[in-house]
Amino acid sequence: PAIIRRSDYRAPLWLVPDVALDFALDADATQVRATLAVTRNGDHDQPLRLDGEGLVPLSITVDGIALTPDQWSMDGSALVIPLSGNAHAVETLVTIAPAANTQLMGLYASGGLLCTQCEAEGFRRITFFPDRPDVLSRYSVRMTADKALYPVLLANGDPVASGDLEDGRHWAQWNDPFPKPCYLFALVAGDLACNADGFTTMSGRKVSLGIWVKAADLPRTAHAMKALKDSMAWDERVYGREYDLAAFNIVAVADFNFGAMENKGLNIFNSRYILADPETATDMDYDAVEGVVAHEYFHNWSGNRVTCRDWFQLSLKEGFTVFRDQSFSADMGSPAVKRIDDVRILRAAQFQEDSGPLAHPVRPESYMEISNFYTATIYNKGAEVIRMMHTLLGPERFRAGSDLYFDRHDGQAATCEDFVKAMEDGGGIDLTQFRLWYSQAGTPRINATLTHDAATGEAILTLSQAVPPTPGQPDKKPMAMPIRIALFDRASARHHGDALLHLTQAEQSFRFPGFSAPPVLSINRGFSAPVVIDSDRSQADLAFLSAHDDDPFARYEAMQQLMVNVLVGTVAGQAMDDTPVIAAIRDTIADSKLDDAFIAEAIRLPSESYIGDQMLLVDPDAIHLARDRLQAKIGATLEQEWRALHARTEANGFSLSSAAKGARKLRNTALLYLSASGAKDADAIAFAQFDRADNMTERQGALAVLASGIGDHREAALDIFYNRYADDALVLDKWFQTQALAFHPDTLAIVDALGRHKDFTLSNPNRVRSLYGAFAANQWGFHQGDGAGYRMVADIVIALDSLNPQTAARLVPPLGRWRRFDAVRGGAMRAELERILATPGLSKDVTEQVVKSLE
Ligand code: B3K
Ligand code: ZN
Repeated sequence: PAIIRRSDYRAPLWLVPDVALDFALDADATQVRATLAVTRNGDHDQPLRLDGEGLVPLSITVDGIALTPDQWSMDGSALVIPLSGNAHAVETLVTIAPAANTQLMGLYASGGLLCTQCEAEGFRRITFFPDRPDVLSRYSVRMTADKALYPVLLANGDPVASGDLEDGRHWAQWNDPFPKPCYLFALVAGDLACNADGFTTMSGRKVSLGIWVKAADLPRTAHAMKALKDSMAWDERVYGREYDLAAFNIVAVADFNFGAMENKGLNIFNSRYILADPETATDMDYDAVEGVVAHEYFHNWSGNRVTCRDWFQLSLKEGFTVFRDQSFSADMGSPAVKRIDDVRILRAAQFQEDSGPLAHPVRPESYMEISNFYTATIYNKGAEVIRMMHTLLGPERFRAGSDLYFDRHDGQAATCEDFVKAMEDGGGIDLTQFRLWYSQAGTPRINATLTHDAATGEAILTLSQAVPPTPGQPDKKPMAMPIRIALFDRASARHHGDALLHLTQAEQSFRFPGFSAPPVLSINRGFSAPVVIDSDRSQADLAFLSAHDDDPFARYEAMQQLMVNVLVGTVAGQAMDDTPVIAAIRDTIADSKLDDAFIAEAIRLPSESYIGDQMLLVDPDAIHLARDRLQAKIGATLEQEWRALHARTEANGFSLSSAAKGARKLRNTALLYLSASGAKDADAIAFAQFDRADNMTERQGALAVLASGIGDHREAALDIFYNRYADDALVLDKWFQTQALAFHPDTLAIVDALGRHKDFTLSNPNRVRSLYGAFAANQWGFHQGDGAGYRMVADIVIALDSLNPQTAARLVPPLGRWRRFDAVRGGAMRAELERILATPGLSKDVTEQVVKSLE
């Protein structure tokens, strides 16, 4: 496949200020008539070139006159029309088949609905158009459809008119006054019920809000509606951004390639990020609904009003919008726990990506298939880059920068450089060196050494940095980053305030006067920079920080590092002293100043894959064994504490307050350790929690514990759960996922059997991710010594590729990590990649991921 390069960017040759679309909707054959007002952009004599994918032009007219076959041509799948003047009206007619669209890109059918997904390049599967984000058009959309099958007709913008037709059909017209790129186009037709509400903006305009779902799901939309209104108010308060249309609609669909989509005025969501009630959604699900609703809403400014010039700038909207949704969720709940969660995700997904064959900069230089670049690097590292600017500038100057950015670029397709420039000009800062965060891939490693000069009473912190080589980037320059630190006096367990260090050189020393004795270093507080810190802090220092650090992230981090050191040492065959870990956990759960949610985060053992990430060669079996043993020891040593905690956190009635959510989190953690303790009654306690729970958080927490065990209640609990929720796709996903993630010796065989279960289907991306996506993330299960896990995932990649290449491609990266495993495993992983690559007719999506993984 062809490689698209950032350096090849050229402004569009033709613009389309206005477009009128007319859809005669039908699941099997939808007619699309598109009328494009096109204007020549600049002085050139190039023909009009309209992207298309799988489209056949049934008729083409220019200024109302039908073209003869010699007046147009196809170049591959694109339609080419030579035009004489500088402005013309070009009309095309095509027929598409939504029900046959298994890729879920363009116009497709999902559970009786017709809906669209256009980002990044799906619009070209609907009609011929210059499918690039820097062509902005005003849209007017007319739809006709069978009224019985599709009583509700929605599109972007505001509803203009509607009416009935003969033959049981009806029509509706929607206009969107804001020029937008075609990736933000959307329509939905179907039998939907509406949770209708309203919001009055800061300037007093009334906006009607609608969340559209299947009628039976209506009771599960209240949380999403609250999240939407909270987001609208937050964006006014924190960024001064007001909503701009009279209507804002959200539709939930069951079949969706990712989380949700920010189409102008008509967001379309994977139903898992809309629907929530206590019986079916965990607290994590509730938080995810809130975060994704906010994310898509925030795109109205960071993405829609100001969009991307080209897809290399994707992080301009995604990194910024993730930062915005993270800040919103922090404000809505606990900032400390939110930061810990976000960093855990960053490390699990982005650090792994950044250290492997698919590493790429936040602003990539090239791609084969843009769908492969909706990555943790673009999203989560991109958000960290924005966060660092926020840290460097402080909230007021950051706001001045963002105001300038929105002001300057409203209605435009902008670049990452435009954003940085606005921050410089509005915030008054020089970000010259900082820009490397956009162009250099790889996670910087910072080595921190603290020494003490007794003669001068100075503590001297030396930081050195190195950015590892990544594909195409063997040599790196030193980066600029804010490192927040504090130095603790051992005796008083206090410090003299944070210092924000500006690290800019390969090696730099910072001197701090006023220490008669060597202090304890708390570093990268709040995770101020997205880097790995290597420090020579002792287990005693880490234990000190895990008891006294007043920065919640740093306190959590000290505790994790304490555990990682023991685990990595054990895997390496050293005899490690685990008493500091157990003591730290005991003290943490006894600390009455800490809230339950934080305690639960802090005492949780690092995941097997995070432990693996600390090692050059990952030994999945040794890691599993070491972690399992430590967990058992913590369980047994503190058995009475776990019993007490489990009893203490039992709720009397359900609530969604932070305290209640924190208590449930801690309750599940206590159950996990109690079960690990080997106590005879642990299985029964877990089953009782499973059985009696009045909410999904506790029920699934207990199910996860039971599913990892070999106790008597395992099968029973899984059966009960299945029978209770067999009709609820989102909960059934949990049933598949819990088994795929379990620490059970037979996970491979269990997943294999689940792949043949009557409720398993390749046509629903949520189901595929729940089973195989989860399994590939289960380090111990996936990396079975004989490579059977690799074969199973490769089989799915091959089978799924012909149906849904985007979702198939997302299963490839776990196989690409072969360099990090022993020769037998690595060889088996490579063999599966080669086998995938040898499949005839392989998609661009999967080809790119596999080729890069093998390089
Ligand atoms: N912008 C969409 C993602 C589209 C993914 C296309 N492969 C959702 C989001 O980030 O908000
Ligand atoms: Zn986004």
